[in-house]
Amino acid sequence: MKLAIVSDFHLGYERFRSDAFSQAHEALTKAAEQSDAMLVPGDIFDNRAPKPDVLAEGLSLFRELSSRKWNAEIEQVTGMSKAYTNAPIVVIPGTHERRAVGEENPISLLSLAGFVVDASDSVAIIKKGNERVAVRGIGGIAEERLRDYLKTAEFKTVPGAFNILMFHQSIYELMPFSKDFIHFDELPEGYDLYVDGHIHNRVEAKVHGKPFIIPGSTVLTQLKETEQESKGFYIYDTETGEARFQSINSRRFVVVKVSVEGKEPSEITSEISERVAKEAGKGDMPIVQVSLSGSLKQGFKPGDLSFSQIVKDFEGKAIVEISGSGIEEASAIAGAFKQGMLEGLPVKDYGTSLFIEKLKQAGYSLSISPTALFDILSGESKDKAVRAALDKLLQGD
Ligand SMILES: [Mn+2]
Repeated sequence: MKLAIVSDFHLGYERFRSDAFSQAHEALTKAAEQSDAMLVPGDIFDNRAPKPDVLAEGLSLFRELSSRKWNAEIEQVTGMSKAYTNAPIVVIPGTHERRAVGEENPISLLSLAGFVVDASDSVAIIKKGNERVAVRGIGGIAEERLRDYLKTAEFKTVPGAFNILMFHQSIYELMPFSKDFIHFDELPEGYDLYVDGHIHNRVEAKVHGKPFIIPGSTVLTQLKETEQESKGFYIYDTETGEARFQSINSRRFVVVKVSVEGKEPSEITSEISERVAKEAGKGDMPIVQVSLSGSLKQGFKPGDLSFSQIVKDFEGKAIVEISGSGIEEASAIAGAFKQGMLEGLPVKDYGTSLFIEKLKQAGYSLSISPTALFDILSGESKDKAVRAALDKLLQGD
């Protein structure tokens, strides 16, 4: 059976709303033409409660898709979900669509409308002639709950079928940022193919010796360096084991790195303009992200740089984003590395000392100690941290 694997459309994503819709449409249409059945591992919508017009985008895409003549059909669904269609379009909700247990999310609405089969906590069996593909879905859940879920839930493969585990989670080997992220070898064994969403660039790997595929998103949202490759989807052939990636016409995204080391603001702005012009001349309105690093020429500070004119100059030719966040701090840390200052010093201590140094320069004179302030600010979410810091400061005065 030929399976299309296409994911993370983020319909309703505000910044590139029409990209999200048109690129999803292209991916779904092309993928359907080349496959017997379709798998969508989450984040069809950008939001757990999409506005009616965004919901309508999703409904129209999947209405068109489910009314096609498919070579395969849904034979059976067991578990928490029910099948309201025979169309072999098997989906799960992602993190963006997750709601409390028992509440309807936009994916369950698509399922109720009879356009897709929601495989969360269920096994959907797709049949084509004598061939069967069984998809065990895990709807996107909080990363810290996944290990418990894997321990308590049932993972029985279907004998005689090609078994797939489909989920929407971070994987530690791909994103080593949190201990909550599971490792490849913690995934249940026994499946013939592992399909994951969530990560927006495409990945091919191996889990328990079997193929693992992330198709990546069909639209740019995170604007990470790894998202510069073209967007698209996979066609996986269960007979040959071949996984083929196919590109769609997605908006181009380029990261341009400019060093400001020892340069004056005027030199920097003309260098940026030159580099952006190279990308903007191709008529496809790319997103060009300029990332600056290094330390400025003596006597200049980041506040001396102004980029609004550059952004304006390229209006209609490129969407230009300029980040100067790498300017001073990056060079301070790089300098510290060079001098061996960070050797044996935990990064947090280094961060604290940098913070205290900056506060001193700014003439900080409040009663709460800089170290305590650092701990509060580096603690929880941004809003909570700021509130906690303000509370503490106002109390102290
Ligand atoms: Mn996503």
